[in-house]
Amino acid sequence: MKESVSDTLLEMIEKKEAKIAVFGLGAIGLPTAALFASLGFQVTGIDVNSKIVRQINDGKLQTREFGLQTLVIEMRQKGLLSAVVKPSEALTEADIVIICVQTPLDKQRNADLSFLQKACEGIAQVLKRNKLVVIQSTVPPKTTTTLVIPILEQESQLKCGVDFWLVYCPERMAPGNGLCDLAANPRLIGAYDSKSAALGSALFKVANDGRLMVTDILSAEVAKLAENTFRYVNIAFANELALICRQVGVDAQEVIKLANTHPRVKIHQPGCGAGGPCLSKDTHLLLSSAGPTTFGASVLPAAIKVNNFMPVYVVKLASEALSRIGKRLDGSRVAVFGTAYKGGVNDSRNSPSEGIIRELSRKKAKIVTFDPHCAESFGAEKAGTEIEAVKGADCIIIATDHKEFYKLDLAKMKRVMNDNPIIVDCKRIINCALARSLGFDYAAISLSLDESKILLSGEDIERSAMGK
Ligand code: SAJ
Repeated sequence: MKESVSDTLLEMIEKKEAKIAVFGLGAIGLPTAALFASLGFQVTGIDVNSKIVRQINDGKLQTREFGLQTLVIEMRQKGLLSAVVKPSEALTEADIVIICVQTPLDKQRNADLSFLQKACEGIAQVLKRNKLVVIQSTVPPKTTTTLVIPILEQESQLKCGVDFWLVYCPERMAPGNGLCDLAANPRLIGAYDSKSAALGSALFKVANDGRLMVTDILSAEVAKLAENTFRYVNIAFANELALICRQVGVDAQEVIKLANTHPRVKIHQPGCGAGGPCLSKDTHLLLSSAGPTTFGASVLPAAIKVNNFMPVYVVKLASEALSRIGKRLDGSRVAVFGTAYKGGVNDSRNSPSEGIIRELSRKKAKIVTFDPHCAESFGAEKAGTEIEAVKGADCIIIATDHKEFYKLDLAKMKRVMNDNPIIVDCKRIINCALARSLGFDYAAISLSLDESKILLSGEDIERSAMGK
């Protein structure tokens, strides 16, 4: 019986003879391109940013992704990976096109799908029969069937499921760990039809040791948003729990540690908010994907409110500590440690530090920022070292859990700060007892108001009970 075109493509995937084009070489696209090249596929990356394309081709990539720079150089040397700005040639030759373009929110907080639209238009112009289109970008529900497929079909005069196949496979990559996550995490294969499912599964089976869950496109689109919304709401719960514990008089970190010993409980960590390019955006996309929920109430707006309140709460803690020494934020010098949205990244998108700095400047504080990873200062003065940042400062707010902040020399910093220095620790990075023994007024979101209990955590009590 004559092989169907999809059987040919399936064989080419299984033999790694299929040529792959990856559209978008950012945090998702470049690890994706490098990983498939490392498996033996011929991969061409496409990006409108000629600087990134040049860095990749010249082996001078600037990246924090673990192992990526080495792998890109190696794949370039093996001739398995190249990058271009103009998509047409790469797309014409490719058997598989993987779309990894950004889908940020616009000023009206709607998904900006212009990058996705442009990518689809570019692909459609050269789309031929017997190709697989893979979408890895996070999209609002129904985008694949109401925007992507119509563009691909209209511009190419081809039919999805007949002439080409399509799957929606959202990423689950933590920044910095992209290659490992791509190769190990379970993946959703949202398939247009059974042939698309077979082709998409074959492709990711080659690349991924994790489980592949085949489903329909819409379920995969909503599941991706649900995953990140779950984390966002869980972070909001952790933040509200911290505020409750503070009032009740217990250490929230201790409570969370205890509660998480339940085999089916996983409470996240309190902090100064939920930043980054994904969690708040995906929560918003999920919330706006349906009309008002039938019963009128909704957890999601409340979670957004809690997480957005946290930067204000952090500044309130600083203000309370300053008032304990007869000072006000107005005129006090506050050093904000960390402008990246989380530890170990240089990305400041939706960073809670921006909210903290905005609130501090509203209260007329003098602000200086210090971040060893991120150049952003949100308009505030920027220090090059922690000592420079705290010179003449009244208060330090530790907003980001960079690993460097676990090793701050508090004694040295205290010597250059004003009398009665304050630390507001958003992520419980600093040892409370040590800070206080050095003369700092130490405050933290998850610290109880009844601080006498704080110094004796569960472990301290156990240790003291055993006379250690
Ligand atoms: N945060 C808390 N408490 C927690 C965990 C996080 O306050 O217990 C805060 C962080 O400080 C940060 C924010 O939440 O401000 C988000 O951090 P995150 O690690 O939860 O998530 P992201 O934004 O780094 O999610 C990334 C996304 N992928 C990329 O940006 C490439 C997302 O799509 C992935 O699903 C996610 O990693 C992942 O899979 O880990």
